[in-house]
Amino acid sequence: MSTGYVFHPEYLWHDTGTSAGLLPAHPTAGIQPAVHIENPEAKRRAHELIHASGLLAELVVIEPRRATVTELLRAHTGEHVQHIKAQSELRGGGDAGDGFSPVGHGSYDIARLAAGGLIELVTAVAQGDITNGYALTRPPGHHATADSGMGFCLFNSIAIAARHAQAELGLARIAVVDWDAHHGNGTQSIFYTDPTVLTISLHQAGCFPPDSGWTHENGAGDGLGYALNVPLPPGSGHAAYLHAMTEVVLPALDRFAPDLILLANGFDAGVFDPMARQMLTSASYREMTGLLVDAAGQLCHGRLVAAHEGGYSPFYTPYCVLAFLEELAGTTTHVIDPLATVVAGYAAEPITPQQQAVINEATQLVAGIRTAASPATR
Ligand code: 3YP
Ligand code: ZN
Repeated sequence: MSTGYVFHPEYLWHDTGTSAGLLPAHPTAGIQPAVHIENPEAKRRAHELIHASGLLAELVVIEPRRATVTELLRAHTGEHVQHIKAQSELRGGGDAGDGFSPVGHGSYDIARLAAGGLIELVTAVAQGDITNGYALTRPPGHHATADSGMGFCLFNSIAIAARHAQAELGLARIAVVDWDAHHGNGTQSIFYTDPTVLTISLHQAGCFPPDSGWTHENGAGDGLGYALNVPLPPGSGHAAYLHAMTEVVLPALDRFAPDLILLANGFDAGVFDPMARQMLTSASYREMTGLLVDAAGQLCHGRLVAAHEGGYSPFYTPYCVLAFLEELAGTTTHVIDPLATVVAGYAAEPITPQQQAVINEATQLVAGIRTAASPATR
């Protein structure tokens, strides 16, 4: 049993510019240059905590490579790939499609290194070199659709890795769990009519994209039933997320019987995150991860591969990442979340009727997943 880890210093060179939080700086319109919220800091500190805690020494370090154009084209249109390449060649960079997704000079290659890192992890898991793994990548991917970047995302690394696993590694049924605070709309849209890829997104209702990720978005055509959403109200925390995991995610995975579980691993549902209003703590991430590790153990030889998505608190995200990765690797370090006592009160709320109602709606939809042949007979 071993855990793979992908990181590369180039991930920190993805340049989101002098944007003011979300918006490109525009001094004459009154938008003063500052830092973009998706800057390297939270991820750099997470990586360095993984190192400083001693956890890195227990992981199998896997070198990323750049995803090839052929690999990108499994999830994206040629026009989109060309657009990112062209924007990336501009000296000052550009945007991936929606005005919220800066493409720095050279970011085409960095985004390919992010997707390729996930491909390498999935490959190592499929070959049995490692049991599970985590790619601490930038830029993120889960909003990117087949033909556009969106919400800080250029290429959809999870979708690219899922298609690679199916095309090259003999893994037929892939489940994508997305617990980023925002809806995994890009991944959902790419697989919306595909019953071989189950997408499940837990997120803050209506946060981003606005008006996306409702329970009635349930897949279409052959894929009907294979997109699940749990749009939790703002303010949801430990109790609601754990409940959603045990009432929706785990039963859905059970019915689907995946060969591989991919995790869109956003930490922006954390209690100190500026980009959403959810209240998870490092203990929540540890517990949620434990549930997924157990499910992967029961359903698919432990095959669980996570890609980093959001998570924007430089001072808190790293402790959530560490808790996640310790649990993934089945170990602990000497580093105890130093904010645990501060957040203990925040996270102690019981589940509310509004949260329960959304979870109940999603629970009803689990029956729409047709159960695959049991793992033993496949
Ligand atoms: C993108 C533009 C406004 C909200 C923002 C969300 C980015 C994110 O963390 N997505 O998972
Ligand atoms: Zn997010």
